Amino acid sequence: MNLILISSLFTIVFSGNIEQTVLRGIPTSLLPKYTLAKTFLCLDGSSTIPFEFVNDDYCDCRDGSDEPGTSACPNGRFFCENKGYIGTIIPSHFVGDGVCDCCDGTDEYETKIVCNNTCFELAQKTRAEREARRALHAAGVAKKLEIISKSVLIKSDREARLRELEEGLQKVEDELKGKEELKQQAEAPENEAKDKHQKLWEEQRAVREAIARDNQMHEMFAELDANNDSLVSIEELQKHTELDSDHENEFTVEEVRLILGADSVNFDEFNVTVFDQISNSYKKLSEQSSETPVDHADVAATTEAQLDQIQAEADEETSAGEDEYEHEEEQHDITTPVATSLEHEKHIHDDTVPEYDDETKKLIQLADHARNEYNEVEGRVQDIKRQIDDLKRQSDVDTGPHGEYSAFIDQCYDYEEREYTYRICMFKDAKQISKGGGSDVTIGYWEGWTGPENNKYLKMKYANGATCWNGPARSLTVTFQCGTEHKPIDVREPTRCEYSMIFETPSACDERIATATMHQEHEEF
Ligand code: MAN
Repeated sequence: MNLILISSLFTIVFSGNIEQTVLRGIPTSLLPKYTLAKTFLCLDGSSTIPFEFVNDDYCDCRDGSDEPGTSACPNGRFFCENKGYIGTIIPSHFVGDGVCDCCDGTDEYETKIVCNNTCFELAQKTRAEREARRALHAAGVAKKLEIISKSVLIKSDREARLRELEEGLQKVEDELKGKEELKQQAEAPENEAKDKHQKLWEEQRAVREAIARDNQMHEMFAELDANNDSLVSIEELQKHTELDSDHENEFTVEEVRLILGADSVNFDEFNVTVFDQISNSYKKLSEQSSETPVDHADVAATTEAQLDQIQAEADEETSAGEDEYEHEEEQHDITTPVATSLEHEKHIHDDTVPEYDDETKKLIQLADHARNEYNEVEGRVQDIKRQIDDLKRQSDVDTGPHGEYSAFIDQCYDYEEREYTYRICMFKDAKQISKGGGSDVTIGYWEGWTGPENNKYLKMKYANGATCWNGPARSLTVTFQCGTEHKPIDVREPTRCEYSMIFETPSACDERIATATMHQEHEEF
């Protein structure tokens, strides 16, 4: 009833200039408020005015609602009908300002400005843009549907593979347990044999060192005891000026006596109190001058009895494994006659552990084999675990309600900018790579989807990147828009260390836009 009344009023109004002026600039939806009556109630309800005050170029209502078609009210709003296009509302002070604001030119009805009606062209342009957008979304949606159907397959494949791997893992872990037992069984005798070998070696070395020390001492004593009275006297030792600790002055009798602890020492006293004091600095006289060298055969004869004694002691200590010991003795020539000091030195410092005996070698070989088998199976266990972790990580990623974003899994994309390459590895991290060299800067680690409540998958965020000097930790927000390929199309840093990326992808294309018909769009015009 009301609508009929409005439409008939509208017809009346448009039949004459006065009426046309009265209802100018009023949006269709508000026309019922402007019924041709005696009075007009300002739209904010603040006052009632005679109807002839509407559009009389004088502002009466506080909200400017009495002057929609003139520029009288600073806060008035003028409705451009824009037939064939979209009706728009402009501030009413644009009316009659000499600038064409409405595509139908109605805002300049009372000026001399000629406004061409551009509504048709605008409608055509907008329609073309909408059609291009629709076509883009349609192409994108086709790709998105492919991604979704692939994602369903990938998901079920992944689940099947996960089950398979988990079952396999159980079996391989059982196998590993078996291999571990075998390894332990093989390593126990191996370690025992190696320990035995090591112990023998250390004992032999200790014996060798003792013999060497003894030889050296006998040799030294024999050389010092120049008159062969089985004593080393002050005069005999005094010849060895290299033993003088202050070097500068004479090697005095007092200094020598201090070393000997007496006027002379026999071999036992020499052994207990003198040898260790002088052995490091002592030099044979023959090495210092061209005196007759010491007769080593004599030295050997003198010390032979003592060596036998040391050897006997060592034999006692190594009662276990005597066979091997004898074998080693042969190998290392421990019982050979006294060698020169130089040779003894060589023996003392010869720290190379001798080769293992055949039995130990065999045990090592068996243990190596058991270890290799264990390591091989352990490698397989680790490999399966890694695969399981990867698959679980992939299934945990939120790829959208239908898996639209599943094509992003484990994918990285680059955006080249003048100074940097920005690399985003989806659901993982984002980097800023300087083209001038230097190390990459992480600008964020995957945090989650951060679009608005009604469109959560519109944006994603990467946070907690490298901290800026005196600033925040870097972060990146990615905004998705429909495109036929997956690619970043823009990266900016609108606020220091806060980056934003626009990323095109079919996954962001919208079925509703893709299927909007031209008819629906007409209705919007
Ligand atoms: C580097 C880059 C820039 C950032 C500054 C902050 O130069 O990571 O993007 O703004 O550091 O100091």
